[in-house]
Formats: sequence, C-alpha cells, structure tokens
Amino acid sequence: MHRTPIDRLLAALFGRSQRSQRAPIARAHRFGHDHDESTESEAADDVLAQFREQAQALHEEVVHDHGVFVVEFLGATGSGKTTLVERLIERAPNDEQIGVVVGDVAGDDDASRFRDHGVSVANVTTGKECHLDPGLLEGALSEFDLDELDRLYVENVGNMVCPADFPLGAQARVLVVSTTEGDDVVRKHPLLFEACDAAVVNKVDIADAVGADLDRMAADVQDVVPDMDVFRTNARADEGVDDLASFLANLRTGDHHHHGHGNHDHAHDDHVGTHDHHD
Ligand SMILES: Nc1nc2c(ncn2[C@@H]2O[C@H](COP(=O)(O)OP(=O)(O)OP(=O)(O)O)[C@@H](O)[C@H]2O)c(=O)[nH]1
Ligand SMILES: [Mg+2]
Repeated sequence: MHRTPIDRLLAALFGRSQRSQRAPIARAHRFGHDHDESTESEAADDVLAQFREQAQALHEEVVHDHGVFVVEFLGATGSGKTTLVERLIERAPNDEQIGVVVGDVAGDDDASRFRDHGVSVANVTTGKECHLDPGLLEGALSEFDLDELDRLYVENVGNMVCPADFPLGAQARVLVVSTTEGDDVVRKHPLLFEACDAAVVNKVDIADAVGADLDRMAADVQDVVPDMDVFRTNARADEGVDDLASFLANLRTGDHHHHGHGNHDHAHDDHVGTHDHHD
C-alpha cells in the first residue's frame, strides 16, 4: 500500500491512537479530525486544516448551494464498492440525475462500468495517491453541471487506511468491506470505521466458503462505533441492498447531518427525499 508524504507526516506527528470517540452527530458531520493536542507541529496542522477547509467549502457549494446529495463509498480493493453503487444506481427513479466520481490508481474500468448505466461519470486516476482529496474531487466536479445533478456518488480509491484522514465533504461515508477480507477486517481497521457513517459487509454469499462469521463482523463494527448501521449484502446478486438504499433515502429526507455548521437551508432537499425502489 502506498502512502503519501502527507499521510506519513500526519501519522508520524499525530499517531493513530488519539482519535476520541465522536458523538454520532459530530462523527457524521466532521470534515476532519480535531487536533487540539497537536501542538507538535503547526505545519501539519496547517495541512490538515487546509483539507478540512477545502472539504467544508466543497460541502457548502455542492450540498448546500446546489442541493446535491453526496455519498462517498470507501473500502478495500475489490470489496464491491463499484458493484454496490451500480445496484444503487439501478434503483434510482428515472428523473433523478446521478453523477459518479470514481477514484482509481489507474485505468477507467470502473468509470466505464458506471457509464454503461447511463450516468455522468468523472474518472480520477490518482497515480501514486492512495486516496482522493477535496482538491481532486473539486477538479472532477468541473465535469458536471451541478445545477442539474441530484445525487453524487463518490467511489474512493480502494484502501483501508489512507482515506480516513481525508474527508471529502459528503453527507455520508459508507465503508464497504467484504467477507473475503477475513472476518477480522473490522478489528484491524477501527479508525476507518470511526471515520464513516455506515458499514456494509458485502459478499455474504461466499461467507461460508471463506469461513467468515458475519455476526462477528457486525459485532466488531458495533464495538468500534456502537450506533453504526451495518448492512449485509450480496451486491453481485442484488441482495440486501434495499436496506442501504433506504438508509440513504432517510438520511437525505431527515437531513440528519446538518448540525453545527450554521447557515443551512435545506428545504430544497426535501422534494427528492423519497426514492422508491423498483422491487
Ligand atoms: N460473490 C460475490 N462477488 C462480488 C460481490 N460484490 C462484488 N463482487 C465481485 O467482486 C469483484 C470486485 O468488485 P468491485 O465492485 O469491482 O469492487 P471494488 O470495491 O469497486 O474494487 P476497486 O474499485 O478495485 O477497489 C468483482 O468481480 C465483483 O463481481 C458479492 O456480493 N458477492
Ligand atoms: Mg471499484
């Protein structure tokens, strides 16, 4: 796994053990991590603050000004992020305008999968970077007409470590793990779970074949973040995806994630709050 110089700098300066357990609302709407303890380096503080500010500015512009519902998907390589988002796109009402930003280290395989679904796609190849950042996302957004867009899915680069520290300003971050990663995957990556709002355990169809204990995985998630929703899916066969779709629809309708940033008027979000499923 490649880590950027910034990642290494931040990890060296802050370690990874100082995250406090955030309250649900605070966690859901963070644009970065608090670093009150980080007197170690103002330079690193500046770097983090810059990313936080960029993420918040993006959120203000895309979510508030343009009324786009933004959901980020992250998780290990091959966990099923693209497949899951494809299933969600298939559930969208015809009149919903969907955009997808796909972060991959190289290639446009995922982008062309999404294009096949008739949605607008911006492909971001990150090269050596193991995560998207708000600047990359902002660049990708120039490919969309934000006034036309109702919903934006962002698929981050497949990685269980790097994206945690780089919020993108989405209303929800959905972490996708799969049974093939081993049923201890949650215990090994608690910080990423802390940084997310919902978890998906995908590939439940092959749990037995790979010896994964689904209950253990769900319990592990709730050990790390007690209030976190855990969805069990077989994205390939489109099983269990309805619950995730409902969760996202409720999130949008309920407007749960708009606390503490002031200056919000989300009345315009409400008209697209209900998304009927096809099935
Ligand atoms: N058996 C099974 N296979 C799945 C499931 N979901 C996805 N797959 C398969 O797993 C492989 C990876 O799925 P992707 O959706 O490309 O995974 P990804 O997380 O987008 O991968 P990256 O973008 O490379 O990080 C594909 O061959 C999918 O068909 C599932 O629920 N069950
Ligand atoms: Mg993918």
